[in-house]
Amino acid sequence: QIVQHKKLEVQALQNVLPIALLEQQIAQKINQNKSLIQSITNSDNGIISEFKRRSPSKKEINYQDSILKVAAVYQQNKSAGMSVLTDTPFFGGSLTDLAQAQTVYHNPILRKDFIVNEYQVYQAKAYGAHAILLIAACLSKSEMQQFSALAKQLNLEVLVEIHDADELTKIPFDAHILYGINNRNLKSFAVDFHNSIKLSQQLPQDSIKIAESGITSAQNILVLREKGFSGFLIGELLMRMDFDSDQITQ
Ligand code: IGP
Repeated sequence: QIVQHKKLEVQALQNVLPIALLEQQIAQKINQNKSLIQSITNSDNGIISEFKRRSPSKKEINYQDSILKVAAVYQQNKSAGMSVLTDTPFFGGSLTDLAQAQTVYHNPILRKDFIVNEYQVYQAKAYGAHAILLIAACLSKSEMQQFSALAKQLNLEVLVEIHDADELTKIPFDAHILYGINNRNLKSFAVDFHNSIKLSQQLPQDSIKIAESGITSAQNILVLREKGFSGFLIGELLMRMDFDSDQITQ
């Protein structure tokens, strides 16, 4: 349903703001490439902190704290990267959130959306993202290759997301790619760490592996790190913090 919706949305947008105009926007931007891979490799926490107002599985999570407030706290606490949901109907995010996050958050930023068209890759760059997400469950092998090659050309890194062994056959391998394993099944919403740990062992040893979803404790991170993950994508747990508390900035 999300993918269907996204295809229509992109079609409509393309008429209003064609790729040629996005390319102009990109050309006018001062070069601001940042590497999520490097940031995660150099970071002592490996956390990619996410801004997510709502989700199909959890409904409302946090509509109260603004992107500026949350991004400032993520910046103070020096997460390795930030993920910003830009889907509106299902996650309550926007490209404006993506642009605003950069005004206070200075490590690399991931555009988190359901990318189904090249157009959205240009869009990500035009709005200042440093990396994009490509979800294997939504794309064919050739689309994965095509979008990842375009990202490379635009100096964007790619977080490829997989959830089961079948999807392994679809994913491209390249130096600008990080490999995310979603602990949450996007169809049933069930969270299973064992599944993702098993799956991670089928990825090349030297690939950058990111554990996504359902992380609720430091203990989770220790276990996942032990199993070869270097990055941890955390949304709900962080979004439910009390952003007005003094302790949050310490
Ligand atoms: C974060 P959580 O359980 O910490 O809120 O999960 C992130 O992994 C999740 O938002 C996510 C996601 C996605 C959202 C992972 N893959 C694809 C939208 C689309």
